[in-house]
Amino acid sequence: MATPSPRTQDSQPSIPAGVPPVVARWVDEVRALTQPARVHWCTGTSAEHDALVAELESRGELQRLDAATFPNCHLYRSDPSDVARVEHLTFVCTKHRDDAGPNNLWMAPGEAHRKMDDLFRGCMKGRTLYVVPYCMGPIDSPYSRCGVEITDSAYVVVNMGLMTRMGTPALERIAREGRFVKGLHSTGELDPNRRFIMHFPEELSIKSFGSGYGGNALLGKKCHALRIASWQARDEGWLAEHMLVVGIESPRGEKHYVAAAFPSACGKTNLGMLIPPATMPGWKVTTVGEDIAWLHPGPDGRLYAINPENGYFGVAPGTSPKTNKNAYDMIRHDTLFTNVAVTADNQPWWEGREGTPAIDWQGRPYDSKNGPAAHPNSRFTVRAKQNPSYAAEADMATGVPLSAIVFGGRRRSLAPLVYEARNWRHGVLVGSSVASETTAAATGAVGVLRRDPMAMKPFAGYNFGDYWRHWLSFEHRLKHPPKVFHVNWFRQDAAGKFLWPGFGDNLRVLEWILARIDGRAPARETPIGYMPSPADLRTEGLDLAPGALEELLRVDVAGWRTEYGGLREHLAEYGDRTPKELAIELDQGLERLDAAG
Ligand code: GTP
Ligand code: SPV
Ligand code: MN
Repeated sequence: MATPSPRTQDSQPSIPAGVPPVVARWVDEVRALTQPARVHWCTGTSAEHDALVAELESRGELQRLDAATFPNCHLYRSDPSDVARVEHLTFVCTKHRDDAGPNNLWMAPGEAHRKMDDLFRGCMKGRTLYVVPYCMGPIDSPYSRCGVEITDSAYVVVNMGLMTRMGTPALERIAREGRFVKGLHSTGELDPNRRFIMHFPEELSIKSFGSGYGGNALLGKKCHALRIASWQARDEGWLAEHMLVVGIESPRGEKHYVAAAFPSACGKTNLGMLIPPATMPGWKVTTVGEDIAWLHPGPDGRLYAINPENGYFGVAPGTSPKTNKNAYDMIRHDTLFTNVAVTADNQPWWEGREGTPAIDWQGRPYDSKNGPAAHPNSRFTVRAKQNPSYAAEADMATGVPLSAIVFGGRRRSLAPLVYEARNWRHGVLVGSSVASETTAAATGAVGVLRRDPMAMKPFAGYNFGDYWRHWLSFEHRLKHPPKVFHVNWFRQDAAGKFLWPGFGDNLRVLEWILARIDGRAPARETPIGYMPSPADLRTEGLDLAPGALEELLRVDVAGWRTEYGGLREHLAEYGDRTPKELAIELDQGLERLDAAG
């Protein structure tokens, strides 16, 4: 097909050559509804990227950062009311309410469409409508899926260009396949009272209005690659998950791929880019993905993962040469920062970084009375290939075979440093039991413990009961299922200090996990699963408080009994949809706890 050239059309455009008719028709409908001044078909070239950045700069929406220390980097300040995902305004609109489940807010599709179309009517007057074709996953992978986002935000286009395989190749794939996810987005007036993120999984479509931020507006990410994709995955026999994927090679040359699901701002990017501690020379860690994984049974009976994304939208605070030197180096050039502070010499700044903030994330002179200098959910957007530990396998059409799946949460108490599920079925219970303290990634209170099964509470596009059933079905779909583990890097002592150093030292835990996979590591059987004894973890060079490791590896039997009671209530909220197998697993766990005293 002919390659459409970059072009911006006036309000009565002809569609560029080569655009599939299904896309052209939909763009026409949206143009009639939203009445933009111009239509811009994105091709994904670097010239297009540079032109959009220049335009945003000239309008004062992007600020160029110090060119000597942060070449080609920019700062974007979003509206102070628009700095995180809005779970309370995010809906799954299925014909039957039960299909969305108690885990989602629900609205009838007809009502949701009416509500959204009223908001979209005329909303792009005087603005440019951008058509953004994208491919989630390697462009030649059978596991990849395409979408088109229509947006009136050039900032969104720039982000989508960094985060996805965006432009002409994606449009060509859509022309071949004829199927794509339709995402319609407008920043509207950024009025929190006129802000909704609606998903129509049965129609493979998304409508998002009133926010320009991250997961609300970059529709390829949480809206498509998790909410819509999880629905498709259930129908088609695969899984769309909130997981990093990492390749780990031991000094002996054994290599394993591990996927890990942690809730938002609970350490996926950091584990995905881990740098081995000095006491573990010869270990190599490479990043396949750091936020989302699509998992498919492969021809050999193993579970294969692709990273549908092509860039990272990572948490800035806490990123330093000590915690994550890979990330620190990665974002020194060609990076878009959102809601960070700046220093007097115009470098980006966030809590945990060296230097002193001069201007806070809202553009005011920094004053500690106003809270942190950088917003706690300030982020960087960067191409994945800038990651020094980027795995070449991330571009492989087949994906990588998983040896382990790790679940985790941010819990100051109870959940030990690591434990291993007894088998796949028990592993599904362990995943469904994930609970974590809320973070700044979503609006609302921070630090409140909540249930977040498989780290998918905000992202599963259908009823959790059905979702757990689907997870259980992989016992039969896979001849060699990955082993399942649970970790917690966030245990605290009475003074609120972390008991475990985390970051690079998490490889010590992964070493035990890998040795379990290879059948080499000792473990003790506990009521919650298999665990290492303190002596089973490499502690050379670790600076732990006396008794900390024992505490990190202790099973608090009474605490777990209460925990399982809460889990039973949680599973019961999904009524008949909750698979019986989970209740049976839970009962067996309680029996083991009773036997332990
Ligand atoms: P999303 O992009 O929101 O999905 O987050 P994420 O899961 O990728 O979290 P990320 O790796 O960005 O970490 C979030 C915050 O937790 C950052 O401030 C990190 O510095 C901090 N963090 C990450 N790993 C660890 C760890 O092992 N220990 C401790 N104490 N903090 C960590
Ligand atoms: C998350 O909140 O889990 C993120 C950031 O990864 S956002 O893209 O805003 O969803
Ligand atoms: Mn995430």
